[in-house]
Amino acid sequence: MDKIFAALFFSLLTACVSQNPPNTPQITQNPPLPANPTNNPNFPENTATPANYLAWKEDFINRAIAHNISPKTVHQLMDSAVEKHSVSSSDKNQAEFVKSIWEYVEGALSQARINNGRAKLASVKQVTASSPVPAEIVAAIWGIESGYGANTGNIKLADSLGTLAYEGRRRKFAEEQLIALMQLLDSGDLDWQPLTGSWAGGMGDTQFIPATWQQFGVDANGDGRRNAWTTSDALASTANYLAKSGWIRGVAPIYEVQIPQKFDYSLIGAKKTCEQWRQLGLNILDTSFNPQAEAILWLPAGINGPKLLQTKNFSVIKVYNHSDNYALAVSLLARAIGGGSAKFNTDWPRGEGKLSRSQIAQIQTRLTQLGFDTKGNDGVAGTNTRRAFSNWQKANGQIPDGFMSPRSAAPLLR
Ligand SMILES: [Ca+2]
Repeated sequence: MDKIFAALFFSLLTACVSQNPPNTPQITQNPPLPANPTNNPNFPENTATPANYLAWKEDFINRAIAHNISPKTVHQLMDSAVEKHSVSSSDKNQAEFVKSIWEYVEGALSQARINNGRAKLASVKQVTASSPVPAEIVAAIWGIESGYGANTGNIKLADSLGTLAYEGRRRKFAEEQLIALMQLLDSGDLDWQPLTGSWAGGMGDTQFIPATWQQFGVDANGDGRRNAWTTSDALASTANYLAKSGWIRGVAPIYEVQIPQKFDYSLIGAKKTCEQWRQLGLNILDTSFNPQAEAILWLPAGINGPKLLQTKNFSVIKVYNHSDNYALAVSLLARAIGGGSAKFNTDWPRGEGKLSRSQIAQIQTRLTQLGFDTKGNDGVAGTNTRRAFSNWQKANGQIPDGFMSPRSAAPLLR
């Protein structure tokens, strides 16, 4: 999983089975940046720029041994490690056009994936029975991360993480993953086979990166080892990770709503309890909603698309992958696996068109010039950009839904 990492890669959007950032390599993970702390905060970072890959590797091997990893493990893992150019290029790959949220979500919810998840749900329930996290959510993550174990990634983790470390931009992150991986090998939790995964270091059925596995992995099959390639261990660990991240029992990650004719659109993005939203006129289409649950009104594709309430559990899903698109895909797939609809009541505004990264960067620059600070112009429409755009919409007579499209942002692209 990417578990994590969030930001760097923007896009995420990817898809599934590969959801990788932009356009995904063969793996299944998206690499944003690690959201959770690693277990090796004290691993000494070498900030010097290595002369080449072999220079980095030799230096890293020495630092790992000095960090009390057994020399045998360090050498067994790293001696044969090679630089993988495909890893670097995947890391840098940035799609020209950012996928729309519906392209991402629908790409993640193929009928085959829904059917497969339904068929596997009973087995997931056996593993997650005592967890506050619904089996449907765990099954959905399993489906998206690895196609239910069919595609756990085929890059040697020493190669992928070593390349990321050498390349430098994510050196600290990648080196900490390698250290965690070696500690898990030293402890006997992990086997030496397969030790392959995604280019971002995702391992096994639910694609945990090593440091997250070290922190949240559990032994579910009782063999005394926490093995990310053991399906029951992986599923139980996913449930554990979400539970430890604050999952609220009995609350769905999203509820679809209808907005009344007369509505104060400045409430988009506000957080209230479901009951308060109901009193403000929202019709919550899922009748089983928890009235006390707090939720944010979210219009992921603007006023002409589905209107949703995002609960705390939506943000919990994002510990896995810091992407609204990802969390929405998991939420909807889980609902479908549980027997519900894979589609929202209100369809997506498919005619809106798409913005390229360079157009988004242009919009960001313009907004900031106009006094609506986007905190940078990286071509990624994140929270700050959506907020700035929303404020610009408000000041310019548009409904402030924060949804940037060629239509809504046209005045900023001239
Ligand atoms: Ca086990």
